[in-house]
Amino acid sequence: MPEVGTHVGSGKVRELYALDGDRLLLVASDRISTFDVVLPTEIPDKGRVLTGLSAFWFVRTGDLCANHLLAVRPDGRSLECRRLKMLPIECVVRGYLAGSGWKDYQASGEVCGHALPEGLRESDRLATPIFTPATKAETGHDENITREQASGLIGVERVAEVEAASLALYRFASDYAAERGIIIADTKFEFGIDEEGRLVLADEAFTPDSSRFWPADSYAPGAAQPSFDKQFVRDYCESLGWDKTDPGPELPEDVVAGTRARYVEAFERLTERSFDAYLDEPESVLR
Ligand code: PZK
Repeated sequence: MPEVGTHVGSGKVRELYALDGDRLLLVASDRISTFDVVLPTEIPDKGRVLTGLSAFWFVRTGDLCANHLLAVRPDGRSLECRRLKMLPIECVVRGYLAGSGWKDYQASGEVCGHALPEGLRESDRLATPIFTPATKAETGHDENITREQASGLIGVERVAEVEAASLALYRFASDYAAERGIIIADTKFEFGIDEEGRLVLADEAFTPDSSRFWPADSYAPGAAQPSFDKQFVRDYCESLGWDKTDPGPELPEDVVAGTRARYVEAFERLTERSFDAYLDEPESVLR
């Protein structure tokens, strides 16, 4: 029996276990959330797709920033990670104007203290990606903060360091994904500090749960863009007139199958490997 350790935390769709004093196990379930509600129906292999993608990006960005990845488990859905002291902010990079960035821009013309030009439309590409930190809300929604507020939490020098790392990671991955037909509109990182005081990328990296993935071939600013992975689920939920409070609806099998296929498609386009090969040998994604 593989060691799973003692449970130390839960995300909406992931679990965290302590393996020993310096290692954690991050396990991705097949649960899916939409409109902030976890649905009663799972998407088979979703957790494996996200785990494989995250591991793929950790390996390919290791020269830009150190990360917490130690190993991928044979189940394909668990990552062994270095235990860090986590920084108390979410590090978001936005290359496009969507979500709370679009909301804040409409209200004030700014996002996290970045003054943006007038006349931008929803989903427009920004001339240059911006670092837009947020607080980590225990319950409810993360709140966007300015770099001054972030500095109050982690210090001016650490803000400069996480901003530079976040922008470098986003530029690399968004350029890579764009060449493969996927727009990474924005992404969220969590960083920690190791025993030597070095900055280390933690959590998940450039998965569709931590980022907005849009299909490049249908990109059309001026409105919200379809989600690469969750659009069938959203469209189905909208068709029901569900009020978006818990519990969410069960998903029919065609929506499950279509959604699973989109996750697998994202994996295969980005990694240039077959998902079946990943299932056979998850460690292959590290090479
Ligand atoms: C850590 N989270 C959030 C994510 C959950 C909870 N390498 C690390 N070292 C120390 N702590 C964390 C990590 C990471 N990653 C991450 N909370 C603590 C989280 C996923 C599932 F249940």
